[in-house]
Amino acid sequence: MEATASLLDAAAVGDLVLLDPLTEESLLHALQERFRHRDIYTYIGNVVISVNPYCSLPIYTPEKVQEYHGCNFFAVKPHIYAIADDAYRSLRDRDRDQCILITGESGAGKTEASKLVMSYVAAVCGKGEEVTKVKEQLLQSNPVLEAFGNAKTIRNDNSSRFGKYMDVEFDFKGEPLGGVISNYLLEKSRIVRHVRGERNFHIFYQLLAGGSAELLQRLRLRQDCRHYGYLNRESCSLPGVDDAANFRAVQNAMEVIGFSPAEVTALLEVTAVVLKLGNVQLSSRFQASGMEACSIPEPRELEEICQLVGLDPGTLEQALCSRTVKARDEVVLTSLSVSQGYYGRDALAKNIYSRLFDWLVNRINTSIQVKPGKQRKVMGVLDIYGFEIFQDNGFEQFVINYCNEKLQQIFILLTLKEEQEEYIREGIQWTPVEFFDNSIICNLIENGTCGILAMLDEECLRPGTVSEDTFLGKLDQVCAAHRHYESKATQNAKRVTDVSLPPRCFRIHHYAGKVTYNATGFIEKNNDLLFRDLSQAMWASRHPLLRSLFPEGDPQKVSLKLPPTAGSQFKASVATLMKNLYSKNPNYIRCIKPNETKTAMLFTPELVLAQIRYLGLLENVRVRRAGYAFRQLYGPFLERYKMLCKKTWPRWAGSERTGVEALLAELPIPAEELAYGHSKLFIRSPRTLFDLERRRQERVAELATLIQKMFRGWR
Ligand code: AOV
Ligand code: MG
Repeated sequence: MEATASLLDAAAVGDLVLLDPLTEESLLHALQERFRHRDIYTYIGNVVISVNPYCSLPIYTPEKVQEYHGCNFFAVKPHIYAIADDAYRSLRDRDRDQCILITGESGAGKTEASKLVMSYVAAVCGKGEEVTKVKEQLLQSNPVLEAFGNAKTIRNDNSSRFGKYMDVEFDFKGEPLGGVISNYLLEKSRIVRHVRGERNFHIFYQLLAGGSAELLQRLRLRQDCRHYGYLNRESCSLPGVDDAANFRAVQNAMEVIGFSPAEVTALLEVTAVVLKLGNVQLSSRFQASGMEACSIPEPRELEEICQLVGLDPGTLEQALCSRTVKARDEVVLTSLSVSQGYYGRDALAKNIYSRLFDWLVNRINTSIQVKPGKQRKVMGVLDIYGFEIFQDNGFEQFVINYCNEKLQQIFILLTLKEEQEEYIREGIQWTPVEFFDNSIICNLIENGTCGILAMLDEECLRPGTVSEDTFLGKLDQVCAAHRHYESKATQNAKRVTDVSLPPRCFRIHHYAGKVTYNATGFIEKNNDLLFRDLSQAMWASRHPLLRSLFPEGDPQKVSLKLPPTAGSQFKASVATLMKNLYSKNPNYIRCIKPNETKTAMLFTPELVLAQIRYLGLLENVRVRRAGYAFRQLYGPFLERYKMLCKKTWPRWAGSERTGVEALLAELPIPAEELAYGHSKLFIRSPRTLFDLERRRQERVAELATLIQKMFRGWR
């Protein structure tokens, strides 16, 4: 009997701050019990923990939206709608720009969470024809970007392969004006290669399954996806996914956003070109000189590509099979080997696709952007690719995991570090809570001169022969002593024998686990070079969209400067993102993946425990529990609540702090609820604040009646 009661208790703890006793086990137990009762959301103060149910739950109905609209955060069951509502109201009423940071590993539910937040805000933020149109456009950007930027991976059937940050902009009334989307490094290597059991980007399968016979004919595509070298030959369709229906949804979404039929056609034409490039076969032939050269024995696919995008087949063939080399004043055409030819072909396909994706984001932005000059408040929603560990991890995983490392850092900085530092600064009594600060790992990766990215860049720019081996050698030289870095050399030095590394690999101990990276491909992917002949050939196309994607192909614009590397571009855009996020009031949704098999309502304790640990949830509860939920400078606080006390109303003659003290002494608030810092008042529980607000509202109403009476008296 007792056991049942304690289980029910655990399930009833909606805010882990109230958990007693507080241990790793009790925290895990509470989440598990709540999950068993289908309560997938739990709070730590104003942080929402969301455990992926892997099945649809009846908790996102319009009635639920109404239930949470304008709710008191602590009076209703924990829900993602509650945090969305809180963030929206604080943007509208307190004029603070907000950001919603959604974190968690691959498949934990970030993208679903971001859609829930967006749809909730859309449901509650204003009416009217114009506003509805804006909302529709903002929401419909999702299916389009997911079609082009998501794919099935081993970990998630709808895995985001790009990072996305969306600012939704509101006017002073809280009605949406529009938005801006920023995208971060698409995993373009997927275009030409993916491992068994995964797929290429959804759009290809959607187009082939859902495109009308007329459209496919126009695009010179065959319906059978097994015909295409770049697509998975084993399994094209996904259980439970209707690619054809999704294609219609994408077409509809583009129409809502405002794409013209001509733009849609152009977009699909370029998409078809990518697919067809993968079928251009090269073979070797011997030239008269006896040298090996590459050629295209079966020109049909090449010719169709050229028909689609207004290219001369001879130009494209030459660009695919040879290279112009400038030697002093002479220009020489040298033939490529077959493997160089394939390399160039694949680089072209990847480049076309990733540039097309950038174009797509820009095109959507053109429709949703707000005219300059308008006063606006902003809510940013961040949904990136989650932390991932595969059998084989390459440059892409390195970049993805680096981005996750940075986000974890924001969380640590804002909820653990800064919070504690503020107490010390303000002279509040405080027992420090220990936590792991991952800035040491961020530094290992991004440090200006001796971080892994900087050394990779150095290798890429160094003349002479560079290879993954020279890169690894350099890493060993500089990082050998780093606690979070491991390689064959460091293992040998430390005589580690239990976990050996495969050749050409290095390992990073990330906040969320150890990941072994295969350095093969790092240099090439970081360089991201495209043979000039190929960009010139694309620029020569009569297809305006394709041509616009390759401005550097214009022979008039010969630039001697090397473009920035993929790694340094990514680092810079992540830095800009971080700056943007720091300037806003953060709201956290921390997603947890409860099992590895995508099974409905299955909770694997060990797996969840690992996430509880690396997400730092226990420390989060500790800091929160020992801390104060609300703080405000004495001045504004006194201004807002002075009407609650005769001594301070209408004016207080002394200092702001003594005013606040006098005011609060009149109210029935337990002393332990309050702490007086050097410049700010701290309030422990949100309930006390709600109570103050309620009293204030009552008093405002009283005063209003009083004034009305006086007014009538005068007349
Ligand atoms: P992710 O965004 O965190 O992974 P998703 O949001 O794509 O993960 O979620 C993965 C899958 O879990 C979804 O396709 C749904 O089937 C299921 N799911 C997630 N949240 C819910 C929910 N609230 N209710 C029901 N099912 C859900 V990645 O993009 O791979 O990092 O990179
Ligand atoms: Mg996602």
